[in-house]
Amino acid sequence: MGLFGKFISKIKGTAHASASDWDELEVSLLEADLGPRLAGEIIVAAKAAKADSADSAIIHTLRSALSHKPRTLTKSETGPTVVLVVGVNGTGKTTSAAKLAAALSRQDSLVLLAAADTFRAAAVDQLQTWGERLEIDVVHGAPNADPASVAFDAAQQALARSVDYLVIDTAGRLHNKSDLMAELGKVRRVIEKVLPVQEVLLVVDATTGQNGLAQAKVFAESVDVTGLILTKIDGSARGGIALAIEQSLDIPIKFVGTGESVTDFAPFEPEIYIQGLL
Ligand SMILES: Nc1nc2c(ncn2[C@@H]2O[C@H](COP(=O)(O)OP(=O)(O)O)[C@@H](O)[C@H]2O)c(=O)[nH]1
Ligand SMILES: [Mg+2]
Repeated sequence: MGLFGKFISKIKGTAHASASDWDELEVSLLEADLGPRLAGEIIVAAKAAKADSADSAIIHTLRSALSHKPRTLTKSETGPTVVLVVGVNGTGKTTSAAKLAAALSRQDSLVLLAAADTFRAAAVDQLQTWGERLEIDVVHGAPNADPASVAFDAAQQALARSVDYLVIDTAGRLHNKSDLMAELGKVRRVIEKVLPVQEVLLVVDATTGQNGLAQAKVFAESVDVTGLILTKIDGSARGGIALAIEQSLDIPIKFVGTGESVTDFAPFEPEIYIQGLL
């Protein structure tokens, strides 16, 4: 997206960037969803640096905002690795669960999907359609079944069938509804009667900007979020939200969604991302 390219060339060309140049940069950083804290830090670093080293000062500041936690999936040493996919409505949970399952399956892992979004019949159908297309089995329950019971059943099947991964799709929930957030805790506790949960991946839609950060904060307080899937970065010129979230919460982005098809999904590569911003 070349967020910094224009700015760097501007401060390189002049001995001193003017006050209005700095203001313009700050606005463009905020528009890119880097958030006020990181935007401020970048301005301070760029002002302190000589014009010819402004880009390395900016790169250094961007790098230091990133989490140092591992970005690969934590794998269970003993049995199936359980991945719970959570987030608000429409962020791309079901699509991302299917994409992740497909990616794991391509790496020769045996994968089971579970449709624990039982609020809407269409959500179960959607995951089943993906399952058929990808030739991955999908565990589901009766209409309006308790999501925890579907998750429990899925965990038992994962164990009995000795799969490598169980990827569980859940219903979208508003981060400000405490009963729905508590339900996620219940889903997790019930699964853990059968198998430990290695990963709770929060799906955040990059196009929602700072609201994505607000969602991530509340989810992280209610459930132990181990990583993020940042979706729709294809449709967003404001990809700075990735850095804002990592800086405020120290939760690593593990995967990014780059489109609607199953292969539009990749591990998050911070260096490539930073180069993209520059
Ligand atoms: N462009 C784009 N669209 C996506 C991406 N991920 C999901 N979507 C679309 O977003 C919409 C909602 O996705 P869905 O998985 O049903 O969201 P859920 O409600 O969180 O389960 C669908 O139309 C998806 O095709 C992505 O990375 N890029
Ligand atoms: Mg869904």
